[in-house]
Amino acid sequence: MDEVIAIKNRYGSASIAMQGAQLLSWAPEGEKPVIWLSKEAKFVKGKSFRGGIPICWPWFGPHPSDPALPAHGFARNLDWQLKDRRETEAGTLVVLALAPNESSWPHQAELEYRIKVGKQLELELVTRNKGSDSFVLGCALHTYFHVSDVRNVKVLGLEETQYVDKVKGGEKIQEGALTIDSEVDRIYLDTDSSCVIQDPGMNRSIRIAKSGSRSTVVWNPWAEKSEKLGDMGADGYLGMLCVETCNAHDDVVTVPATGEHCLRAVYSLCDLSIL
Ligand code: TA6
Repeated sequence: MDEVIAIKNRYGSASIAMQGAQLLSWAPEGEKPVIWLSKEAKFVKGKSFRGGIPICWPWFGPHPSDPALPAHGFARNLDWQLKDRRETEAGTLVVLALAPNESSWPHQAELEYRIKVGKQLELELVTRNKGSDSFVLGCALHTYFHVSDVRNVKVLGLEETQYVDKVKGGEKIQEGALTIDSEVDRIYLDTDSSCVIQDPGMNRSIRIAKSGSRSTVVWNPWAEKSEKLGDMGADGYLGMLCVETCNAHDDVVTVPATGEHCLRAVYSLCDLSIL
């Protein structure tokens, strides 16, 4: 397997694969893991691990016109470079960089991904346009959260929000907290809201704050889709829920020449009672 950066400090532990700059694990001190990784996850050159935080870039989902191109773009399949690593009072900062040169994407960009492992997990994905023309960018932090049992959690923060239902079709409005009892694949639109995954089974909630994003994806493949994916592990879907910080659907962003875009997410644990 290519290099994995291991982090251990007084706030907890984490690990990051250089391939795809994919965070594979994060556990605050004394806490169960917050990020889920499939028991069947294995290193395959040029393919993201099942779980962790895959980076979707420079498009989200299938390529808009060429189905032969990789879903969720190519950044998660490439080897990134370590640009910086330092220990601070607030925890460990790791900075990874990628300057992609892919024929499928005729633009010049540089990516810088800043990961801070402290009391909370802070992620900043910065895209810089190094070319002379603007480009349209779709991206996401496709985060798999570890839950006790997805049938018993609630997702708050998306109430009354319109969403694209990729399982049942159409666009709908979220009524009340989101609960999961079957396959869910939804793009919530025009929302900059923080979300909270309430997990009574672990007696905790996971708070998901964000900026630079107005779309949030919630995904659980459930049993049948998990079987087809083949790398979720036996009943793995019961222990995970993706809540993804995105620029997806109509929330793609235009990055002007010499401009930049920052997609940011911050994950923290809080008491179950705190909304
Ligand atoms: O974010 C949800 C989604 O777009 C689903 O439709 C499913 O395809 C998932 O991403 C996983 O995609 P992957 O290419 O990582 O298997």
